[in-house]
Amino acid sequence: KILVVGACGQIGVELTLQLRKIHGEGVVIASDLREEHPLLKGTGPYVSLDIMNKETFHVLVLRYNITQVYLLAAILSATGEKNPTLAWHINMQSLLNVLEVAKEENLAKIYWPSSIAVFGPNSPKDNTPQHTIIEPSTVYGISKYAGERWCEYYFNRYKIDVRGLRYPGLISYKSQPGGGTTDYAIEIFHDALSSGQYTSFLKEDTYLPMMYMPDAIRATIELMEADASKITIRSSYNIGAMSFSPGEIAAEIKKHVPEFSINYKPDSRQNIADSWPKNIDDSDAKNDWGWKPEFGIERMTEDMLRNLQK
Ligand code: VAH
Repeated sequence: KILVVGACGQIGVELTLQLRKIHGEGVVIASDLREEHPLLKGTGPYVSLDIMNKETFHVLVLRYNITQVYLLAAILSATGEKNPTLAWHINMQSLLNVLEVAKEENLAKIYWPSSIAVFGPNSPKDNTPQHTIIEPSTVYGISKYAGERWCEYYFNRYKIDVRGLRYPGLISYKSQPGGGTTDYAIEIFHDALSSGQYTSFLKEDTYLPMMYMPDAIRATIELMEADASKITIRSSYNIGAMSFSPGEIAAEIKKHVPEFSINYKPDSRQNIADSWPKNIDDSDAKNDWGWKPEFGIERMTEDMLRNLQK
C-alpha cells in the first residue's frame, strides 16, 4: 500500500489522484493534518495524520500495510521566513520520522521532494548544475538541503530506496499553493480572470525556474517507477521545464485576456527570489531516467486559463 503524507497540499492532491489512477484507489491512502480536500473525497481511503508524531505514523504504517511513503508535507519558503525554528522543526522531523520508520519496517520506497530553493546567492544562476556551491539563504532551503543529505545517508547506510526531485516553482489550477515565493505565478491567473489586474510581489524581470503541475506529477511518477539501477542521485535530482519572469507571463496572459494589466510592488519575497537560480541544468534526470518536459509557457497559459474559466 502507498501512503501520501500531505495529500491535501498543492502537490499532494494531484499526486494522490494520479497514484490512484495508476495503482488503484484502495492502494493509495491519503493523509493530512487538515480535513480531506474536496477533490479527494470519494476517490479512496483518507486518514487524519500528524506526521510529527512518529508513534502514530508508525502504527498507521503497520495497520494499513504501507510499503511506500510519499512525504509532501512542508512549510514553504515565504511562510518559513515568518517562523524559522518551526519551519526547520516541521520540515526536518517529518522527514526523520519517515526515514526511521522506513528503516524499522524495511519500507520499499520513499519519495521526498527537495527544491531549487537549496541553491543560494553564490550558486551559478544560469544552468545551475546538479553538483555546485549550495548555500541556501532561506530556512526552507536550509531544511531542504539538510533533508537531501539525510536521504543520501539513509540510502548509503541503510539501503533505503529514497528518491527526490528539486522542484522548481509549480503552477496548478486544481489546488491552492501554500506560502511559496513562486505563488505569484498562480495568483496572476486567478486575478487576470477575476479582476483583470494583478499586483506582482516580484519585480518584472525576476526570472525563476517554473514547471506546470502535470509535468511535475509525471516526473515524480517516472522517477519512482524507474529501475533502481538507473538512479545515480540519492539526494534530489535537478529538474527543469521552463523559466519566466512576471513580465513574460503577464504578456502571455495578455494574448488571451487583452484587457489584463499588471503592476509591481516587490515585497520581502523579492530577496528570496533573487537568491535562487534563473534556470536549471537537469541533464542527470534526462540521462538517468529519460526526463522530458511537455509544457512550455504558451501551452501552460492556455491550459490554466481554459481550466480556470470552467
Ligand atoms: C516556494 N513553491 O516558493 C515553493 C518552491 C522553488 C519554489 O520551493 O517556496
